[in-house]
Amino acid sequence: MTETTPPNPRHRLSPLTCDAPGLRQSIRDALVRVVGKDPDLATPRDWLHAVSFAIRERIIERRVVTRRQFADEDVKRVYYLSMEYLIGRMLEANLRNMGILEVTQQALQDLGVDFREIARLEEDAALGNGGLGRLAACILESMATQGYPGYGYGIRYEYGMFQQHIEHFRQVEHPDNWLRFGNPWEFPRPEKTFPVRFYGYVVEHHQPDGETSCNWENGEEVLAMAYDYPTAGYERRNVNNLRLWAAKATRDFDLRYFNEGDYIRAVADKNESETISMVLYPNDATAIGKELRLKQEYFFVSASLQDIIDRHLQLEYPIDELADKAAIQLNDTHPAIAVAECMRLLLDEHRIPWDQAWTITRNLFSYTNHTLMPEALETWPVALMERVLPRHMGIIYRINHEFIEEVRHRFPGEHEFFRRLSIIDEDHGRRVRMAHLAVIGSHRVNGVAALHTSLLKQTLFADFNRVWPERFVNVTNGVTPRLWMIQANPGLTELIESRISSDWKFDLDRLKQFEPYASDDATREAFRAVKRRNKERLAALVHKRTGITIRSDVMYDVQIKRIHEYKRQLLKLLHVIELYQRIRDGEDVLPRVVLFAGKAAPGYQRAKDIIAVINEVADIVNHDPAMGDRLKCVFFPNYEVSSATIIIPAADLSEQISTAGFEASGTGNMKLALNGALTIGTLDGANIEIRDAVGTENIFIFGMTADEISAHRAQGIPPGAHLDSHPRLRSMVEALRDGFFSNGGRHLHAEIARYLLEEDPFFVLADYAAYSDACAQADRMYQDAEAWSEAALLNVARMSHFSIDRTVREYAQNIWNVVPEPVLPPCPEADTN
Ligand code: GPU
Repeated sequence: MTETTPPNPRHRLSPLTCDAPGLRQSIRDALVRVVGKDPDLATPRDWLHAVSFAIRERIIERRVVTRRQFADEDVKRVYYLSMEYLIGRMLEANLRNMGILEVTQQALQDLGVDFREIARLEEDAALGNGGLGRLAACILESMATQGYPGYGYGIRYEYGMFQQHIEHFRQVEHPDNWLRFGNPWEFPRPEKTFPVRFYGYVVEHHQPDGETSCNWENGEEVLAMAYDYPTAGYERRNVNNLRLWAAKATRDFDLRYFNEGDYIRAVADKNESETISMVLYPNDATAIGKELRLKQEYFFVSASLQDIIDRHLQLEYPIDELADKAAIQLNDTHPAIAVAECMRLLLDEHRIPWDQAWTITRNLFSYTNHTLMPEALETWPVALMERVLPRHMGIIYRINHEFIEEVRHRFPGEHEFFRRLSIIDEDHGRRVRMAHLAVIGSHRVNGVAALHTSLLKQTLFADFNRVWPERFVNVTNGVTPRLWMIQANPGLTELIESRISSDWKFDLDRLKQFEPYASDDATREAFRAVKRRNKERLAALVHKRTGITIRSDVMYDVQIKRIHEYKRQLLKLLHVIELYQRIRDGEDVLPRVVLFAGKAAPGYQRAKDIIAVINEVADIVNHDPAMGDRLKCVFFPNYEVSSATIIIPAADLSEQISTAGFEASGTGNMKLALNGALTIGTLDGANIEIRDAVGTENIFIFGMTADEISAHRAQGIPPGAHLDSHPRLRSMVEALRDGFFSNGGRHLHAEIARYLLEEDPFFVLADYAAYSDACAQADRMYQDAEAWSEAALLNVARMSHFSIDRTVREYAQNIWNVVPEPVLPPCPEADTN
């Protein structure tokens, strides 16, 4: 795992010291020379920037060395293409992974600066919506940690995920101007630009050899300019690169100032071309369908592929060996246009014949699917695609033609089958199905949990599974223990460390050694003390953000994720209403804090209404003296990576209650269990694998299975019928309907009640009785502190399967065919000469 000295002098670090005095000097120097502040006048943010600039020098040096190592060693590279990276704050993560967190804290302390105080001033890099974007960030970190030559590609959005404020109980979106104070972690590469074309037309040239070649001419060009974000591996010297593209106007715009004489107009046009990378679309698991979104997708894909091919050629590899030297992963269909763009570059720019180009392309790409939900499946109107990307439309037609010919040969006469397989959907006004393009253009397609992959093969891709069964594989998601355990939960990390050797930090399989301590009284007690401190930390933050005071000696029951009907925040809210009514009825109820957090897509009215209803119910509950501190309901605003690291370690009960068959995997479920929360959940996504790992006695599973949901749907039972056998549920829904909890928004509550009674597309009422029983079961177990702690510790010890490192190794072995490079120790001091 480690060699003590770098084998090659080209891979040595320069003598930038990483001891406390050296760092102190660097930080002071950066404050004066880079930030430009007199230490006497420096604000906490100035210090944040100073320390970040001091570390920036050290991280980029390691990046330079890592790049050299890869270049010298003839490696196969992995390229991860994703529209989203939900990274969070970078300072602490970089310091920890570089192995210099403590020494930097010491250096700051010597300067009279409190690390915690300045670290929380850093804005989250929230260039993603939810699970899909966070997965991309975890995968990059793991590739760096394990020594894979991995590169991330994406968009440098000027505005990331909106900031959620709660005003009069409702979500209000504020723009996320995360670059406002500058960003010390990015390296702008103004020389690294690629032109990206839109619109125009295709001109065919007939070559003397009888072939036709195509030229895509005219149209508009924008430049994609690279910004690099070094990503450090944990306790390794390796630093990989995330390259994000920003749109810049081309020089043509400068010329237009002169030619058109309309200077103001020309500058306005220039601005418009730069809007491509302006803002992240805040939609989770829904296709967007806007021209600007298509342009964003093509913009970053084209720049990334040009860059990938450039690097390949610069390393002096022949173009026809592209797929031997690179693997490209498509994170959902958002970058699926890459299949057509790769063909275009190989055909038109590199003059490779079609068949050879197609073989390369297919071997190069693989595609991860993250949902089965029809509204998330991207399709573009043929007319739009023809206008924006005329050359690609032509290429897609030919890919489709050759594919259909191939299946026609293998499955003669099955016309309906061909129609269903076609990239072009002819039934909804001619649309390009991006998932079909991705499947046809990839050598592997994966789902993100066992159930999800099996449903993919049975439903969405059943036809393709008939054509190419070997193409579909499962790679269950994972999470990085560096952020989600070591950083988020120092107390638990220390407890584990005091019991077992620390190699679990590199290899989560070793966490199994912690298992016997679940039955050790002292360990259980220490675990409860850690939880308690984590709850106090969260309670302080809740108070600061909401003004609500919560106890730290009660069960913390959390549902933290995007707000979506299928995730069923309403199911949890009904349970809050049940507890409320029971306490009012004088019943003895286990005290608890119920905490919700999550954003709703700004255009998703139902989700926004759910937030409002949660807040209004919470307001009544929290102010009713009859509750006597036994029930508090909190909607924690602006859920983001940095708040997740505070909420997750404090949780006792993890709500994973989606309608079975709808949550592809979930990753919050893994983070919470790793931090010793017990899951209450349906047999959906990765919950099934979590149950298999932790044992059925250490998880609360309830509700209909995916198959039972399908059968239930077929029966067509009116949702309101579920009230007949459940008088309590009736009184709860009626309280909602009658506006008992409403604060002016009576209509809203009545509408939510009506929706449940008449529509309930995600079977909240049908699953309620089972859910309520499971909650009661959890409550009973919680009252036995020893039993609960044992189960919680077993959850922690049995989470090794859900390390992102295992996930990445499966991608590497089964999909990318790459091996990790040897990794060097972090080398706190410069290599000796
Ligand atoms: N997911 Br599609 C997103 O976060 N955003 C999306 O646009 C789509 C899927 C999620 C899935 O909902 C979740 O179940 C999964 O764990 C996650 O992707 C990562 O695979």
